[in-house]
Amino acid sequence: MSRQRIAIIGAGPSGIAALRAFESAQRAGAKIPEIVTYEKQDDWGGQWNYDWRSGTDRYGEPVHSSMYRNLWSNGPKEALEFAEYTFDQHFGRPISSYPPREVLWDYIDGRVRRSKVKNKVQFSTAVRWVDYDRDQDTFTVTVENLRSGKTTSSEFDRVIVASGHFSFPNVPDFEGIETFPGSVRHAHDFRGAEALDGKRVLLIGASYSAEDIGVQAHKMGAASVTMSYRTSPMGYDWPDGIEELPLLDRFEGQTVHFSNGETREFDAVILCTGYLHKYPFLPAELALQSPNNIYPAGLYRGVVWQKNPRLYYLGAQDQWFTFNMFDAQAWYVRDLILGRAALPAAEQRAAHMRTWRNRFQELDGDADDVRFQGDYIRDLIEATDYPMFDIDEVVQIFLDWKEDKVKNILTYRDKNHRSVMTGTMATTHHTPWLEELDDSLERYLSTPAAAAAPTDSDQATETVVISEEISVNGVDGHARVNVR
Ligand code: FAD
Ligand code: NA7
Repeated sequence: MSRQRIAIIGAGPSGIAALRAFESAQRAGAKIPEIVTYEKQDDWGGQWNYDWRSGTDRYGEPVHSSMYRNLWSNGPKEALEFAEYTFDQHFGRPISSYPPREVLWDYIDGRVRRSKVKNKVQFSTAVRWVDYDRDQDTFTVTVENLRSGKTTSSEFDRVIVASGHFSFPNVPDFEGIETFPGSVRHAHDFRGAEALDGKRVLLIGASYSAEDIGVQAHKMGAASVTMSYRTSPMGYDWPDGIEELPLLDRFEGQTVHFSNGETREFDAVILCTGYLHKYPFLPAELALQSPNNIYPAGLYRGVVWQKNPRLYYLGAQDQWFTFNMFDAQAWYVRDLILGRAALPAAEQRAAHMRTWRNRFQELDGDADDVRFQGDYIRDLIEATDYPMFDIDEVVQIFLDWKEDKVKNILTYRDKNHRSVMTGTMATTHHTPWLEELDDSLERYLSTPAAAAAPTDSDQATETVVISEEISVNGVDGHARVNVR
């Protein structure tokens, strides 16, 4: 039998997890299929690969990343840590629980930086179309090399879709919004809050984007921040200058009328109204259509396309857990492809999905959601050789995080959590999040002289030396950042 050919679409954290899963089997002596990964950006990392542009990229493609300057992790890093590549391995010392984007990109990259998996990625290559041939039971993947403009098609036995689902903005209409004279944009295009200094800002939406862009705007000196919710308010104890109001009724120029009868004037509007599952390279019968939720319909064990089990999705869920969930999914998909895990018949898969979907539909609140996603991950890991970790403890970390946010939405990022992988307690960052204006890796890993004195929560850690220079050394194929 000829060697199987696998296409992976996207080299964000999910696509990289798939590459890493196959690499780990290969290192253990397994024969792996031929793998080609297509990534439309010039580098990997997906959302974590920041682009200052908004709208279109240098090739005229829609910009993928929705991340902004000054984006710091919005959940504790201890909840996303890879079970087979820890923060301690990467950084060689404890760091804080909520690192900025560049630090997390470095961690994602570090796991595979020294391996050869990057050779399996064709960068600056956009997947344009995927066709399934029922007679041959193969897929034809057509791609465009964005540098040369050349279009080519290749045959594959299986396709893994890892293209993310927080890139195509959901842009609803609001009565009279066209009369608003200030700037109106979606969170996808937001790149930094500095320009909101002194401005009265309206954010529409009541989830992570509204929350984080709201506090960013506050941090950067917005005159006021108003968040408008459709279903329910986030309900945090907002500081003076931030408020939540029910959904707006209409715009009249700069004035906005809310459904509770109140009105406000604004200078800038940001739609924090979420994203669409959109796969423009897939025909309808292969494309996932779902709201943003933690158990999308149509995916057996959250990854196998029920209507064509040679097509897989990674990272298609709404995400509490992230990197380690993508790993669990990737390891399971790898094992299906390698024939190590058996794929049940269609009816059994349907029954399995029904059971999980029924439970999903009964979930009541965030704590339930996190436990559900934890159980989902456990179920996948139990079917693979991915290192099991204390998922219940990670659930507890999420619950503590939620509590920290309820106590103070402006300081939760200054709290520390303990790694379930290594037992290492995070250190307090040298500068409180509210005062930190530099999100670079270099600044993050440095210890400015003024901040060198240890704080109470540093008890379990040692004080770190002042750093000007960062060097990267490989250790057993793992990168390590040394600070001198
Ligand atoms: P992505 O990261 O979106 O990567 C998908 C990749 O597919 C991209 O590289 C893209 O270029 C490529 N691609 C897409 N279409 C094509 C195509 N047609 N052809 C070729 N390549 C293609 N998670 C956390 O854990 N902590 C956080 O603090 C956090 N903050 C976030 C903030 C924002 C604003 C957003 C949007 C998300 C955040 N997330 C966070 C969640 C984030 O989605 C995941 O951490 C992670 O990036 C998902 O990985 P992925 O590989 O599934 O998708
Ligand atoms: P989410 O979490 O999908 O939330 C979308 C929000 O937008 C949610 O509060 C929705 O309200 C609201 N929404 C959607 N459509 C409308 C309309 N028409 N009117 C008013 N409000 C609307 O997206 P986010 O961008 O916040 O987060 C996505 C990821 O980015 C996440 O992983 C973060 O880490 C960063 P609802 O509650 O459904 O009524």
